[in-house]
Amino acid sequence: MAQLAKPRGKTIGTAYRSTYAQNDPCYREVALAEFDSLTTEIGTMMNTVQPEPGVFDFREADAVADLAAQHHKDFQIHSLIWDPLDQLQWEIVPSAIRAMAPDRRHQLMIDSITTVMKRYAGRASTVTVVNEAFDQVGHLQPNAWWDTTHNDEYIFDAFRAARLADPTAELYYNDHSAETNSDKSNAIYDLVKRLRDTTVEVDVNGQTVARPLIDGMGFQGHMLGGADQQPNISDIESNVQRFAALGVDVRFTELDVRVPVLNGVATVADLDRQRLVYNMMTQVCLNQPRCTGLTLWGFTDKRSWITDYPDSFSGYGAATPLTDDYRRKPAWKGIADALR
Ligand code: 9MR
Repeated sequence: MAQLAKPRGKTIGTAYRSTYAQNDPCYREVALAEFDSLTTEIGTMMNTVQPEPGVFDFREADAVADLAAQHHKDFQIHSLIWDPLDQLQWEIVPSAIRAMAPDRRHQLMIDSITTVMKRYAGRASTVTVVNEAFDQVGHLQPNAWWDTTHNDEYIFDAFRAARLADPTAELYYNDHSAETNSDKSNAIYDLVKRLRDTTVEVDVNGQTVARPLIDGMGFQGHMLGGADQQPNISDIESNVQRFAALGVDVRFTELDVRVPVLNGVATVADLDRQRLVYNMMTQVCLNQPRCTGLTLWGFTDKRSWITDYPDSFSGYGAATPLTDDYRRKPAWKGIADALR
């Protein structure tokens, strides 16, 4: 897959979890053979990288960074500042951090970003600094990070800290259900525009330069592929284009396409519809000069958050382009056909 993407000027990557490879060498081999970019699936989420205030655990993030370096792959960091209020049971923000006074929690946010960015400076090409700050109608989520400023100032503070800690990494805002024009994507557009218009002075090779706070917009791309669920591609294209016109890069950062399943099995017709969605999303990226590429949120149905959390997606599954036993589904051909 990577070999096809390269001549088109795009990278094709995948989320990666080192633990998935422990008893399954195939997971690692396929990731390395087919993708040219690896993203920490959980390694840089706060509950993994800082399970207690001030206590860092880099084992998982290091494992992904080291694997990427050994194999000359692009390495991307995901979701530094995230507090999904609809999935509080995941405890992405550890309870001891949630319990801190807001001003101390704000300082912890800055320190956490600084520590992670400095550790991977020169190694991480791209970092999604803030993830999912908005709800479905475009209001700021009243999460543990918002609670430190009660407005979007915390987002500016997070990007400023990231830029100062590593002036070379590409900094992204990332969100789901923002692919099309909507109240939500309007609100994100407004934020990205203001982040782009705000600069911070950083030191690059001994020179002080003013850099905008943001470089890119990540559209997660958790798509549906069943009958009557095909995405409105022209809507996606025009929405992505308006972000690109701000002068930022864009990327599909968590692409997967879930389809109806019965006991885990999708119909032939739905697998073909899924192929089309993967094909179209790849095409959108190819047609957009500012799209850097695609990151699949998992590449095998054996190892995907859609498979792991069946209750969240009752009746849906089989969202990746490879089967449980790593055989290519029509979806794989959908991506490859677009890249050829
Ligand atoms: O794919 C990730 C899954 O393995 C984790 O258990 C979960 C919670 O840590 O996070 C998943 O990834 C999320 C991503 O970081 C942000 N967008 C939504 C993804 C699915 O929840």
